[in-house]
Amino acid sequence: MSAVDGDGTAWTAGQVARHLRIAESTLRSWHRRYGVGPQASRPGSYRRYTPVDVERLQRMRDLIAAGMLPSEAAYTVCTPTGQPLDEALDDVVTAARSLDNTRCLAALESAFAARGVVEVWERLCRPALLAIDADQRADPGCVDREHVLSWAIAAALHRVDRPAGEGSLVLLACTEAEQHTLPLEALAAALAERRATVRMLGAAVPTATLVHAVAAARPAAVVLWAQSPATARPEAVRALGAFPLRRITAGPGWPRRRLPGTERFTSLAAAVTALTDPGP
Ligand code: B12
Repeated sequence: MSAVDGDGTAWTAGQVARHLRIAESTLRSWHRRYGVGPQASRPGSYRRYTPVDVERLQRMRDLIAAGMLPSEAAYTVCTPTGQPLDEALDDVVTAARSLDNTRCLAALESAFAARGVVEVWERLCRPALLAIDADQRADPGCVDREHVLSWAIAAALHRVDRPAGEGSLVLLACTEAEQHTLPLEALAAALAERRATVRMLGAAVPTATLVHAVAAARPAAVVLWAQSPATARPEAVRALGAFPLRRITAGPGWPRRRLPGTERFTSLAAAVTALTDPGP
């Protein structure tokens, strides 16, 4: 079924609901609450969905399935989209392969501005990093591409609009010896985008330095990133035990079983939700 029927009219809510495999009542509630749906009802075409409406609803459904709140997903799909992300992905990977920082940064910066951090991290940054990682595994010399891409992603994330923060502080740090900062950079930008108050300590933070920063800044939550088991530092988590805060481990380096008294984040969307949810 195409998004527009053979006679040129757009779809009814029932047709869209069946196509997207969601309840018609959900579709109507998204329209009522968030304004995502048919924009103008022409006489005789009450609540008809155009192909653009259907594409937007499909993205909204996918973002919610990936862990976004419906309100955030609605906000994301209603903001101007700019260059399609699959095209931007091609651009970014090609630019990284030619060691072209400037082009890489320009494509990433406009994607973040148009789509927000969570969607661009998931659909552009992660696939680009994995593509360049594959190049590097095939030819270790290609690690230069990884450096170019990493620099551009970090620079673009630093340029994401950061309105003044509200509420309690979240502190982000990589464990001692950990140089993989990008997922935490993405988390910092995504939280800031949502007006959370966030501070980033960056790469390779010695445990004593972390404890000093926590004593000085008194955050409500600390997120510690470890990319590999070699850099996971359970002792850093234990060293924060004396402070009244949420201790959160994130990254594939931590053991599967949660350390006592800690939380564990496994995706950017889940981390953003857990740190910004106002609770009951
Ligand atoms: C970019 C990169 C670098 C950059 C980092 C730049 C920076 N500022 O971050 C540089 C070039 C510095 C680098 C250095 C090294 N790297 Co490196 N690097 C990578 C690469 C390509 C991407 C890392 C990344 O950001 N991943 C995030 C996303 C892209 O990964 P993902 O699998 O989709 O994400 C998973 C989770 O992280 C989670 N997730 C994703 N995003 C988020 C966000 C949040 C907030 C949360 C909670 C979860 C979450 O969901 C996914 C499912 O589990 C990876 C390849 C890879 N597959 O990750 C190698 C990789 C991590 N590096 C690796 C290695 C070996 C190194 C070096 C030791 C190389 C060397 N010999 O010097 C050094 C280590 C330095 C150190 N001591 O830390 C190995 C690690 C192997 C291991 N498990 O031990 C990898 C896996 C490459 C490989 N194929 O072997 N690296």
